[in-house]
Amino acid sequence: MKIGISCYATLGGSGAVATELGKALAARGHEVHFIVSGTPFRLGYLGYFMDNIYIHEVETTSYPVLQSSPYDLALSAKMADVISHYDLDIIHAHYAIPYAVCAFLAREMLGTHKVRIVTTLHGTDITVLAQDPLLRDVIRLGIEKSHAVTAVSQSLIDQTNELFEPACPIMKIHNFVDVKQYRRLESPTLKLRIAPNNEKVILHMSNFRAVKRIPDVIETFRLIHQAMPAKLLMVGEGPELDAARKLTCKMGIEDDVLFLGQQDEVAQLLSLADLLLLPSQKESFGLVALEAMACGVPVVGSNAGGIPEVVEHGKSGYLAPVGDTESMGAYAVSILSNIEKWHAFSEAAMQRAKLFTMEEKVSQYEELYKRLIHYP
Ligand code: GMT
Repeated sequence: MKIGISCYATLGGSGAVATELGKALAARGHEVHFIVSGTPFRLGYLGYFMDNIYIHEVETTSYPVLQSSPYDLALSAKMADVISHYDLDIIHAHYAIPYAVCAFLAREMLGTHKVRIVTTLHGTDITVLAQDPLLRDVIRLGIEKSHAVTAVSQSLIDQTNELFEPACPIMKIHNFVDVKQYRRLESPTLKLRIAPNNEKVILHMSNFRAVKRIPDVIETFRLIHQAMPAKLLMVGEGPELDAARKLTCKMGIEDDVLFLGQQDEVAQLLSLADLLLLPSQKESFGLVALEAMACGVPVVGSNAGGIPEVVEHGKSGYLAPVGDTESMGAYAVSILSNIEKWHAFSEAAMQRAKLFTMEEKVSQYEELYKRLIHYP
């Protein structure tokens, strides 16, 4: 098949999933065309050249009369160009806006073309953007004009159904992890540098947006720190970063919190951790939790959105209501202070991650594409 993929190329779970999907489809022999604003970050990990992966960068025009560069229109035009030039069978949009809407516009531009639009909902479009009534109708258009819509969790399907009552059922395809790449990679020297006195290593990784509840990460860590020697690794960047630094100083724990910024060697970094904290307000899936679990790291977090579909409370981690940092702190201490319990949770986390294998989920997408092509 000839498959176009359009996604956020910058850091984030949706870009990671879209890119890993594209790489896996190419490895199965399909022709894959990324239509993006820049090279997707996980494509850099390929380490070799594949002649069936194409990258089409969207260029925007600026002109004094235009108030801003019309990125979405440039993206639609680029999609139309790639669909027509390479005769694509499928265009897979990761997010309703702008990608599904742009795919629809591209198809309209072409008049008639066999290309089928598949849209994957990743969360923010439904849980955040759709709360704005103006954007809601644009998102509805993206959903209704797609030939198939998938979502990354049952929780997201439920929320989408509640908001949009779509005519066609939304298909659940959970996110996935490549367990060959994401496995426990012990780095004793590195661990000794980070935790020279054998402190417990706690990790949080996100885009530091308000929905991630960074103050809850820090408060939960403070409770752990009160109970045992511990270090917190904060990985990622975003709007809440500055306030987070200030909060650690205010709490007097700044010497034990390391802000590492954006990092690439995610599996190695996750493997350093004894625990992952994910206390989000909203989280359609929580890819970072799955990746951490594949590396044998138990998760303590909130029970928001799709997190309970990934982390089994009391087995591979513990989940508490959003904002209940007291319970999160107590749960974390209970795992970290009992080595047998930690090993049991770590093993359960790795086993759980094996239920979200890349092979199975990629096959589900592949089957969906085939169905759309053969039974349009
Ligand atoms: O977590 C974010 O804010 C980034 C966002 C994205 O666009 O990558 O993540 C969303 O998609 C991921 C991949 O499907 C999910 O694992 C995240 O849970 C989801 N984020 C939210 O729902 C807040």
